[in-house]
Amino acid sequence: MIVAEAVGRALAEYGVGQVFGVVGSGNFHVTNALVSAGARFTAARHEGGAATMADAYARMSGAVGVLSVHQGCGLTNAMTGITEAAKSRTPMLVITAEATDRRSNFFVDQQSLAESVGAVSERLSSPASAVSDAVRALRRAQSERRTVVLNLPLQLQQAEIGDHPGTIAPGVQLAPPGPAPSAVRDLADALASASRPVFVAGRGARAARAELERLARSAGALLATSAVAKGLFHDHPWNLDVSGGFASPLTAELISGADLVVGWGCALNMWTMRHGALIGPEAIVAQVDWEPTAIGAVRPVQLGVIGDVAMTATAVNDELASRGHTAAGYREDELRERIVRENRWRDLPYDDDSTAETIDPRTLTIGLDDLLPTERVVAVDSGNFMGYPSMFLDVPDERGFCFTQAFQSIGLGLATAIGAALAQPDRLAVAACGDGGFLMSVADLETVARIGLPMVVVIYNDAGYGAEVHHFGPEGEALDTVRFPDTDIAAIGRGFGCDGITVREPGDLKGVADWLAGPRDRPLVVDAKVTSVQGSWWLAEAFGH
Ligand SMILES: Cc1ncc(C[n+]2csc(CCOP(=O)(O)OP(=O)(O)O)c2C)c(N)n1
Repeated sequence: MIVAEAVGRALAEYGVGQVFGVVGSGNFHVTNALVSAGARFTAARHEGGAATMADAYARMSGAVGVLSVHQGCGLTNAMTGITEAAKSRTPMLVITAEATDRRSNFFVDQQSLAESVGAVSERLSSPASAVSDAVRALRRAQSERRTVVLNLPLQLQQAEIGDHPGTIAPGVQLAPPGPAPSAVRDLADALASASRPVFVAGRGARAARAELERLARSAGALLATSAVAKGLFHDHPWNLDVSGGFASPLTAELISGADLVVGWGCALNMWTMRHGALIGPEAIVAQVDWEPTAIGAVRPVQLGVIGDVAMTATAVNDELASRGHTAAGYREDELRERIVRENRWRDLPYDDDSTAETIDPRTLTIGLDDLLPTERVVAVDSGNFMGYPSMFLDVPDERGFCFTQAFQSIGLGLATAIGAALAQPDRLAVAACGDGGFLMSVADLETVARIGLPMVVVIYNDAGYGAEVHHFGPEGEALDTVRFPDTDIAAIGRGFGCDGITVREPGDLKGVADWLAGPRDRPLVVDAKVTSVQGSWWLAEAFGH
């Protein structure tokens, strides 16, 4: 057996069940070996898409995401998606062939490339150690929650190693770090003396819903999330939904009125905290994270607790219980009613900007929210439009929303929806993209159609880079570089083998209802010609106009 086959087999044996990628000569054998050992391979049409599919699959399934690419250009094509994954601390393994001969056309310094974007670089170092090197890289991705780029040097891949792949060191089970007792007491003190505490749960809190809700109840805290953890407290009566630029006016009012904000597995970054505007002048900020370097990394905090979120919440709750402390805190009856009435954007009045030719994006999204089944997973690309699907479409839980925006790249939304759909086949995947991000990544619409995903792809089509139009338009700048002629995206969808409809008014959404009532054996592309008279609320705020 050659090294490439042994590595593919071993990775499947050690748990890799789903692989995304684009196959070339350098990753052909390893990918085929993964498949023959039982892994499912999803062929993408662009490595950029494949990387984000693997990332989203990891986020929505809890498994390590796995990507397989060709040496050099295969890897460079994947770099934006790899960067997004690395910034998001997605446990992901990138299996890449590597040209080590500098004279090869495919040569680039792959180790530096990976490290420059915050990924970890690993390499098969010899035929004898190849299998254990690969398994170690996989385990590292999982236990350290890192994006690991595993280089498979071309010549080494071809080495014969017989049927004995060598010894594999046993894996180490890392127990999550518990908080120090003094830190538990400090956080309990802060909660006991707060009268308006708010919890903001981030990515690191996605597995700690029950523990956080229990503690929030003892402390009288209101519950919010960062965008990536949207859905976590779905249906909870004290849920404020997303904190930050997307927040409803009521959510913003209540968070900025807090006297204690606790970030749980959450960086409390400029988006989540609206550049600090959501932190009241007298608020104390606390942060709980199992990664010491995350504490205070993006904003000053008065209290930092190093520890696993669920373990810390439980320990602090026990501490409050041992003191006999429970408080209504921020949970005032009058607020409860306001939350019911005012918390959801879709329930708030607005002036409908629809024209004869275009539909207001809020009207469009509310119409879709009414039609689409509740068991859904929503994936959102970047752009001016992004607040509408993020906030006007309800999601059932934290696995109903996949937000690949740590790198703020446009063009990742469609691939995000593919990874999320494969991770959750029982849910209807909804990809929400701008025309710019969609056309940038359109190659993988073929993937959606080919693998028969019953996906709804909604394009907020304003024939332009709306985020730039609304950023620079009010400043009187020329906008020719960011505006385009209208594109018939429904026709493009049909060309790729999808159903395609054009929406200009609410009545046109009948096409969505008809598709939902049908066999859903082809994806649906909705080319929504949206009104673009003004920038969305979150964009106006981000750019200060
Ligand atoms: C890869 C990449 N290129 C460029 C940008 C800059 N950029 C941010 S938003 C945007 C426009 C997006 O247009 P579209 O997808 O149509 O959404 P809209 O803003 O119109 O709602 C651009 C070009 C980016 N964020 N990422």
